[in-house]
Amino acid sequence: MPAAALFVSDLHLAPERPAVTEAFLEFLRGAETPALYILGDLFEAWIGDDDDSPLAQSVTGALATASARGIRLHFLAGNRDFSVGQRFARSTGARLLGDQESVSIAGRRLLLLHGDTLCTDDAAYQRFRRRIRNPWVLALLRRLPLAARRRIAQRWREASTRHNSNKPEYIMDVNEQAVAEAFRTSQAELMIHGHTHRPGRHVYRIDDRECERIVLGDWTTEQGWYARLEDSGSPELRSLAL
Ligand SMILES: [Mn+2]
Repeated sequence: MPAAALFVSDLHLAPERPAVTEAFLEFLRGAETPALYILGDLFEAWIGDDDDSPLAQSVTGALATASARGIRLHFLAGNRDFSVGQRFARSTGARLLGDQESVSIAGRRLLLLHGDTLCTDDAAYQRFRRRIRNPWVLALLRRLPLAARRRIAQRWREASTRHNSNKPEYIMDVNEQAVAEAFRTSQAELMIHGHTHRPGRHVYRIDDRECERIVLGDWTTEQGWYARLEDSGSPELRSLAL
């Protein structure tokens, strides 16, 4: 059964985990939907749209094929692949979304985000985020030679493995006030995000409105996660075995 839209995040694709990339390509080939939303951290690290590594090429190629099949792709950057830019968008056919995107699908009002902006208790991370996503810093990073950016990304991945930073206990959970505020400002009834690696569904009552927050899970070599929004407007969170 085709879904009105599919949502994924936190695949953390990296050359060290080819099985996860293969599972994602398989997921793309089998996807029956007019719209796929990638909500950040598709890549463990994205060094720039000029990356010609085998991983970058196979994933952009598969996304372009999905676009050509009629799936509208939407990409919202995470904290690891925030340097995805217009060249990536052009070559894959994906539309780049802002940090917080309000959309209406199947009669539901949705708020889509990566999730890191809701983790307001992590002051150190929020400071880092402001610094690294400053347009000047980004422009400077983009000007570094490809080889230099590769070395930076390699160090980043090594540090991430050392600290096990993909494990949920190392990522702070969302701040509930920030969640309520996001529901109020956007007037959304359904929020979908990832980042925390704590897949689940949470129901809230906000100013007499019933709201739901769906958290996507991260993809490991054992399982992947995605959400479906049916044509009826009802959402589902599903896992798939790798
Ligand atoms: Mn993240």
